[in-house]
Amino acid sequence: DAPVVAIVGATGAVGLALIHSLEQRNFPVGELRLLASARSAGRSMSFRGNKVPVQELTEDSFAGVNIAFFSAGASISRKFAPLAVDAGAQVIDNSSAFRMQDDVPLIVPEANGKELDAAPRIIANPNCIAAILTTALAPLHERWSITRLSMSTYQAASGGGAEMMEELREGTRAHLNGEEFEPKILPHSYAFNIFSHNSDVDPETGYNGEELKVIAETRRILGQPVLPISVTCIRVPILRAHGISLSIRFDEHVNTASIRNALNSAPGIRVVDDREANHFPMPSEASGEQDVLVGRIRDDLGDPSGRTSTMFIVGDQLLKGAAQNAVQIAEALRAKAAA
Ligand code: A2P
Ligand code: 11C
Repeated sequence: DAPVVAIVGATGAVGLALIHSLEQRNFPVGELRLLASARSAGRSMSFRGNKVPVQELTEDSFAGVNIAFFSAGASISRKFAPLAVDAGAQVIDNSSAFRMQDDVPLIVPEANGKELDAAPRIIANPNCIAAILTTALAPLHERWSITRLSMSTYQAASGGGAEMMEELREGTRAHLNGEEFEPKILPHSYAFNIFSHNSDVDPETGYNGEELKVIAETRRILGQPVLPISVTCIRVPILRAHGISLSIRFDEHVNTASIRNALNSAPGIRVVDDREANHFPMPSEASGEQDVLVGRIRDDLGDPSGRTSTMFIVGDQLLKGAAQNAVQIAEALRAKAAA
């Protein structure tokens, strides 16, 4: 039977992408319950050609719900996810609230979907960089042993939600019109600029919160708790696709052709690696696309031992980086329940 599905944070950037992903992937939905703050109650949103009213999230919102997607921030998840579970729902949580909790699996279906066997009540959906990265790493991790990752990210506005996307649009418009623009949610002006990720910076180590999440979550998804990972996260003026410039060190020599072959036959990945045409992954082509784009695949000349490969990865932050991965988790749960 088609499940009753709730989306907490339905009016946000990821909420909207969840509605889209349920439609795009033809996920069976008996009833859709859209939940947001009191500010949005009374609005309606369209799903499969019908208008669905947005309701205020309350403690009683989950009666009869089978699957609840959460995307309204960690504090809402901490408060309401246990209530959804008590009401009988399985929760797929897009926030960071439960990601490092031992009894909550952190899942990217292509990389560690088999951890869903235990039919958990809460499943965590990873940070967008961790999700996009581990999708690309999955076929390599399966065949070879990875001993080190080193990367810089190019992160879009959508990672900061609908408000940050609007700030990019407004700031760019003002800049082009020669007008003053006071940033509202970012510490720096965003138009025609790049800057270090806006999460809090640890004064001791200099790492920001986003970088620490990428390290911890990537290790957890790959099942390599002490994998050395070096990462610098940068915000770029792009609306909704994150890029990652990545070097992967293996414990043996791995050639570029076999890496490309492994990527070519893996689910969720599209290799875009046309050297002749200088055509490689771009946010403009990854936006709205379900697959993660991978290209610029080559030997890393920085490692004379020949054990390091380098590549550029771009994925839609709202889809594979968030909503689509969550819907894929729901698909995997249904498949396991039916098996
Ligand atoms: P609302 O639009 O009513 O504020 P984004 O990440 O794009 O900023 O979206 C955040 C989502 O979380 C929105 O859907 C927002 O709803 C929702 N949200 C924020 N605060 C609350 C709250 N206190 N209760 C329920 N939903 C909330
Ligand atoms: C960004 N990745 O681009 C962040 C946003 O861990 O869910 C998502 C933070 C998270 O700003």
